[in-house]
Amino acid sequence: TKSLKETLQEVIPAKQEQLKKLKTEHSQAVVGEVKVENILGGMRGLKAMLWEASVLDPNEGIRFHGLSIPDCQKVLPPAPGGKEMTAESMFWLLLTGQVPSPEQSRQLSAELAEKGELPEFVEKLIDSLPNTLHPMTQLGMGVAALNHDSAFQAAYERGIKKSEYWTYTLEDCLNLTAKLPALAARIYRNVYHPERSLPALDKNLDLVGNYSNMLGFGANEHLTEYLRLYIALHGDHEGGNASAHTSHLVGSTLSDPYISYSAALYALAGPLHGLANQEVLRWQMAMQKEIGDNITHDSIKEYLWKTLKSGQVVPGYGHGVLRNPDPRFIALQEFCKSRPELQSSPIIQLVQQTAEVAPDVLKEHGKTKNPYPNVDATSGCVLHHYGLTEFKYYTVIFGVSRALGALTQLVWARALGLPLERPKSYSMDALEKLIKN
Ligand code: NMX
Ligand code: MLT
Repeated sequence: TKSLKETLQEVIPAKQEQLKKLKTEHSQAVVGEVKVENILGGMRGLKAMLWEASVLDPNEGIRFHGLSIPDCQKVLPPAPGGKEMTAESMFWLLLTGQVPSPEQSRQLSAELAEKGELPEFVEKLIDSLPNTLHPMTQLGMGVAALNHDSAFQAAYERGIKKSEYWTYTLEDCLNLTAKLPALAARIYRNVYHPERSLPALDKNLDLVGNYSNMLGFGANEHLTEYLRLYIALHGDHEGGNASAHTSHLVGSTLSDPYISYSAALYALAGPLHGLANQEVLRWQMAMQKEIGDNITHDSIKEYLWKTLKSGQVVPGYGHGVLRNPDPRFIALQEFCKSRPELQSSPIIQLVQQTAEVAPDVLKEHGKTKNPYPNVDATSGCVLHHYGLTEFKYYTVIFGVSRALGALTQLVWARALGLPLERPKSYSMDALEKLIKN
């Protein structure tokens, strides 16, 4: 059985060749135009980044190396005894473009569990933080501090050839992925359950099995399975989203994967991006409180209008690229539908009812280009139902997941020798001159 590194080593030459051909034969081909609206509108719609692992179609949603979410659910190996694809199998697919065998996926689980412990100084750093510091801030700090042991940074200092960059980057990316559960679980324990002791990593468990166990939910197989699905689904969303793009930008300066991904986490921590995760549940609970027992489509509609009229966005709705309901939202809803205990959960029912009403309200409101739910509209409510009720923690789980895609691309960026990212900017005066010319 080939290891992840061996598999990657085999696929790299063909990709390098593909890039070379694109550069030599198509460098001057035009694939789009730059309008002033792109410059003023957060670069929305601008085709300007290379990203290997996934491509987002505005109508169909995400495909990972061409595989849709239902395809992935069919072919990616689950954990022993489970049904949902593992984080490892998604990571393997994202990185190599190939579906791992169950044995390869298990081998990767064993490798990650082996590397999963935190250095003592990082444990001490996290333990020294006040429990009032947002869990995302803590996660970013812990990830950045792990760069103390960066293989890439040490090798770069020693002086290595460009063709060797990717192997050290891969080493860092595997180490970081492996350590994220222990780091994220430690933050959860410290902030919410300081009386608990943290279980040691179980070398027989997959990454998310260990994460769930360290969070204190190891006995809850339903939640562990949900976390596997959640983490695999949130792994990658092409390159332009704010967190992935940040990691790519910082990584392009040859900052090591730890500090590159730490920067990405702080992009994820914004309410228009990953923090919508926590905002949705906070907002749905406030709605539940205000409406009381008599929840109807009309009462939800009224609450939606109240949110919009107060100038706030409806969290969990809209998207920078998608123009249809997010297939990740659909996959999580399907998970809910397959479990009777979730179907009878009031908060899950409320999320479902809101999704029935909100698109029409947002269309009538007339601002958002996409009135449909995104993944954040539903992701938190299952966590809440199963007892992981601390909203402020939710984006940390997203942060554990997004590493899969962002780190994958860092390996590819180094394997392909991608350059420093440095777009051209203009002042408004300079732009006006450009328009006149
Ligand atoms: N509720 C109210 N107004 C909205 C919403 C919404 N859910 N979505 C977009 N709009 C407004 C938006 O604020 C903008 O208004 P203005 O012209 O006054 O600035 C207008 O509609 C046009 O925005 P769009 O071009 O449709 O959206 P854009 O690409 O700029 O932003 C989001 C995308 C995701 C930031 C935006 O839809 C939003 O704020 N959604 C709510 C927060 C959210 O769910 N974020 C999570 C995204 C997914 N993720 O995991 O990262
Ligand atoms: C994501 O998963 O990153 C979000 O859906 C936001 C995006 O794609 O822009």
